[in-house]
Formats: sequence, structure tokens, C-alpha cells
Amino acid sequence: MNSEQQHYDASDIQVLEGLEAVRKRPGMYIGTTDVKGLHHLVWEIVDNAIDEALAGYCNHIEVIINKDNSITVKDNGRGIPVGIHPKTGISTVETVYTVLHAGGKFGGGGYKVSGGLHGVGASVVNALSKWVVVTVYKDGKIYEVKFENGGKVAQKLTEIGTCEENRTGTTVTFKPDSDIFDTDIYNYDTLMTRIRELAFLNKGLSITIRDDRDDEDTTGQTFLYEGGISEYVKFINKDKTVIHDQIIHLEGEEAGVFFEVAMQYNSTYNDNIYSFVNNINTHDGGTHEEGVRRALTRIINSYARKANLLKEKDEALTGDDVKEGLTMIISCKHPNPQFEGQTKGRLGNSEVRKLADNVFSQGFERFLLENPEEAKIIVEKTMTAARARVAAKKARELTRRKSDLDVINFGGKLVDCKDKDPSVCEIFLVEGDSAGGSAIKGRNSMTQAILPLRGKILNVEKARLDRALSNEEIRTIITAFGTGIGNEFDLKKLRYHKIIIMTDADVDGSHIRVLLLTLFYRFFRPIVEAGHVYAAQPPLFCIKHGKTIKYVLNEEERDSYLASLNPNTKYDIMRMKGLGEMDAEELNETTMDINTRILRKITVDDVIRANAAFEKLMGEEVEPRRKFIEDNAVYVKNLDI
Ligand code: 1YM
Repeated sequence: MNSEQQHYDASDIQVLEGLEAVRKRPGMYIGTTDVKGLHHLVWEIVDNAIDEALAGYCNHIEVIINKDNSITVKDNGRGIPVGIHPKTGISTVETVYTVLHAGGKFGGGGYKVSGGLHGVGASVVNALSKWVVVTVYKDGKIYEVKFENGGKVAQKLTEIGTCEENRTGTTVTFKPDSDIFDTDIYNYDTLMTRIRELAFLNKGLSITIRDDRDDEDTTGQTFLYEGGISEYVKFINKDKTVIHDQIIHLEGEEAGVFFEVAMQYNSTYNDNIYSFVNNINTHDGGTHEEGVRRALTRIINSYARKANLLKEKDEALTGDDVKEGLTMIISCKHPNPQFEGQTKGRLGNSEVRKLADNVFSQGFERFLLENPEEAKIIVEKTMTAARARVAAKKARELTRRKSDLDVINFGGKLVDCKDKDPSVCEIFLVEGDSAGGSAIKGRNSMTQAILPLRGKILNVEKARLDRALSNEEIRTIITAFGTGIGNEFDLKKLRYHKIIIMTDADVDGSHIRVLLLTLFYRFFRPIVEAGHVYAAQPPLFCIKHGKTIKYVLNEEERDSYLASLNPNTKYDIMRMKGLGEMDAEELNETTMDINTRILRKITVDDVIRANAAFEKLMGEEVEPRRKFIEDNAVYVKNLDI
């Protein structure tokens, strides 16, 4: 054995130790080992292909979910280099897949920044896979390297055939290790949605996704947007009434930093403003977003004054006024981005603020001057928003005054709990007075407060804050929560850490639940995001046999419980109709007692999808809702009208 070989053995051990570290603590590298982590593996490989596209060498990527839930990613880039890597003495492709921190560009430039992983992607995927096959097409030859059991080399890089001289690219297939992940089943919609987003964010790049588990899906879906983020704006606005035709698209570059923004107003009261850096969603904004928001407010104000739409006596429009009904995509490609904040969702680079402000203010001002009719429509929309803001402020003052006078009783509706420590307190929003009555009797009066709701509450998807505040039911909820609303919202003042929606298991109950969720999502979003909102799950059936009473949530549970009983048991099944029909004791046992009840926590995984869902289900436009209902009618199990 010569000294060189010995050196490789030593580094082999290091490599295995590196990959073993990933397997020991996968969370450190991919966040979680649940279904989210499973999908994360795909993005690590796709990222490498996207980098190749950003470098200008690749214009097509393909993602295939194979029958066995392994994933194949193909690109038509240069192909991962196959020559011996000077530092490791093994092929570069093998190095990329086995040496931690050897992904990416080996210190080179480019826009590579996978969210927080800093280019360790490919080797992490390998470490967490049952097997991986990498095929490289390059110089008229086909090369292949195989790994198994968490990154151990199963077949060294081998030339396995020839191909046309001009064919180049990389194909990777991996099977996630089921010892590591809670689930091994990929979700087509999750992958498709992000792939479509990547296609919007990288104009001219075509990405195909195909599901080979589905025998009917033979061609897959291909996403290719020559218009880039303009087409993203168009897509988000497709089921809404836009108030001007043109999508405004502006871009600029300075010192290797590329910045672009696309926008269009619609007639709704909500904004859809999403920003990205190197294709990663910066959900907490940052300097690119700040630059645009600042410039947007400034330019609309100065234009509105100059055009005499905003009179001398009128107050200036605020940042909130100018974003009402705005759909906007901001995308920045940065060679050295600094991500800040707890979840690294904020861009910190200060030079980007100036670039964003300059590009946006110059382009947007020019657009307003050149398109006076569209400009007038936009300014008028923002001025209506301003008037609603002033009205809402007055209504809010009313809520506050009321709460000062009436903290104890809220006009007789809220039955509060005795404990004042929010972390142990719960509030039940209960459908109907009769269920409210039982809930009051059946509650634990130390920690459980009851707010009975009469009838339907206002759909805030179709109303501005000022109108919502004129609604009695909503005012009571705001006062009870204690957080305030709008600019005054303060999560720290929340009086109950569990807000529990308690509605019947029928169509009306579902409707009220959705109305409440819409209210929380639009006006109290931090409460939802912090995980304070729950839906009670009242049982659908009660099974009695002997002295035993068993409540079950649905037909499946009923059937499996009955199957578990001794065949000789004589039993009674009662279908539980409404909360209002249960007495206090039953309601306590089935839905309120912390030891026996079942609560469903309401979470927001993806703001972009949640927004789209609320718009579709609760918004002004009827047609998309009709289509949704038609498409989903087949999934409805219990229709109890
Ligand atoms: C399906 C996954 O990994 N494509 C890919 C990766 C690389 C290259 C091309 C590439 C990069 C460079 C030069 C360069 C990678 N190369 C490396 C490394 N698709 C996929 N396509 N030549 C080819 O960055 O200079 C890491 S990724 F490090 F070997 F250069």
C-alpha cells in the first residue's frame, strides 16, 4: 500500500463519519423528518439543477415521482464533473455526493444558496437515502455512480455507455430511507406547487413534473413562463377582478445583484405581496421588500398630490392604504445574501434597499406618468382604503371604550373564567345559545370561558376592517381576545392561549367555522400562526354497551370500534346530532374535558396557499368557488343538510 492510498482510506473514514453525523441528527440538516423533510430532499437536488440554469447552462428540468416513491431529477446542464477532484482524489461527482460541505461550487461564485444549507445538499440527500444513482452525460459518454445505505459507495464512477456528443446533463434518482422518515409517500400537489413557483421565478426555464404512480399520468405537467414573475402576478389574480389591465414589471441590476418586481391591483381588500431571494421565499421580508414598500408609498403620494387627486387638506396615504388589493412579486438574485431573523426569512443586505427603491421608484413613477388613466384608478383605490382606515379607527375607539366600561360582562355575552393567566385559559366560541348554555354549565369555570355566538358572523373576506368593526359579534370577539386589531394588534395581550371553535358537525357548523377562521386569518393572523386556534371535534356517534359509553368521531372509527367488540355484545348506537342536544355533562365529557376531548390545531403551512384558499372559498368571485365545489363534491362523505 503506498502512502497515497493510505491517505484516501483516512479520508474515506472521514466521509463516512460525516454522513453518519447527518443520519444521527437529520433535523440539523433538513429541519424535520416528517413529510416536510421528505420533500426537502427533492429541493436539495432540484436546487443543484436550478443553479446550473442560473449559470446559463440548462433550460430544462424534469422531476418524476416513481412508482416506489423514489424521485428522479434530470437536467440538461453540463453534467456534474467526472474528473478526479484534487482535494479528495476521487471523482468530483462522488465527492459532491459524499463529502459534507462539498456541494455547491467549491467556493466559486454564482447565486447558490439553498435556504440555510449552504451547499451541503447532495451529500445530505445521499446520507438520508436507501440508495442513490447519479448518471452524468458528458463528452459523448454516459457515467454512473451508485450509493446505498446512507451514502456508502455501491459502484464507483463507471463509464456505462456512449451518447450523442451534444447530449449533456445530470440525472439523479434517490429513494429516501424509511428508517429516517416518518413517511415515504410523496405528495404530488406539494411538489407541483413549488415547481410551478420555481418556473415563475426563473423565466425561460421549463420544468416538468410527472407522477408515475398514477397510471394515467403519462406526460406530466410542464411549466414554462417567458414572462416570469409577471405571469406569477397574473396567475394569482386570475380569479379576481383586476382594476387595471397592465401588469407593471420593473427590473435592474447593480454590482452583480439582480432585482425585479411585478405588480397589479385587484378589487379585493387584501394584499398578496411575496418576496424571494435566490428563489427562496423571504416570508419576513427584508431590505428588498422595504425598499419597494417605501418607494411605493412615496411615489403614490407624490403623484396623487401633483395630479391634485389628493388635496392639500388630505392626510398622506399610508403604507397600508397603498397595499390594499395589491398583488406583488419581488425577486432578488444575490451572490452573497445575508438571511436574518429566527427562521432566516429576512434579507439583511442593506445595499439592496437602495437598489430596490431606485429601480421601483423610477419605473413606477414613469408608469404613472405615462398611463394617467390607470394611475387615477390606482390612486382612487388607495384613497378609498384611506377613508376606510379612518372609519375603522373611530370604530376601534368605540370597541376600546366599551371594553373599559364593560370588561366584566361584555354586554352579557361572554362568560369569563376565573383564572387570569392566559397560558392556562381557554375560550370556547360556541355555535348557538342552547349549546352555549350547556357549555356554561359543563365547563371548568377556573380556566374555560364561553362565548356563545348567535347566527352567522360577517364574512370578512368581502368586508374592510371598518365594516367588520360595525359587526356586534366581531366586536365582542375582539374585546374578549384583548389583543386589539389592525395596527394596534398585540399578541402579548391575548387573554386565552387556546381559542376553541365549537360548532356542530353539519353544514351550518362547518360554515360558521370557516367564517371564524376567515376572521382569524385576516384580522388576527399572528394568533393562528402562533398555534392558538383549535377546532373542537364533537363526536358523531355514541356507542353504549353495558355500562360503557364510547364516543367516536366518524363512521370509520365507529366501524373499527364495533369490530373490536366481542361478537356477542348487544349494543346501542346513537347518532349525535347537534351540540345543542347534549346536556352539560355530555358536552363536558365529549368536547370540553381536557382529558377526553379531541382538538384539532389549526395551522398555516403555506401562506400563499392559505391566501388562495380563503379567496376562493370566501371571496367575491363566484365562478372559482363553483368550480372548487364541483371538483371536490366527490370527496364529501357526510352531507347533513
Ligand atoms: C439533477 C441534479 O446536480 N446538476 C448539475 C450539478 C453541477 C453542475 C452541473 C456543474 C457545476 C459546475 C461545473 C460548477 C454541480 N457541479 C458541482 C461541482 N442536477 C445537478 N449540473 N460543471 C457542472 O459549478 O463549476 C456541484 S453541483 F462541485 F462538482 F462543480
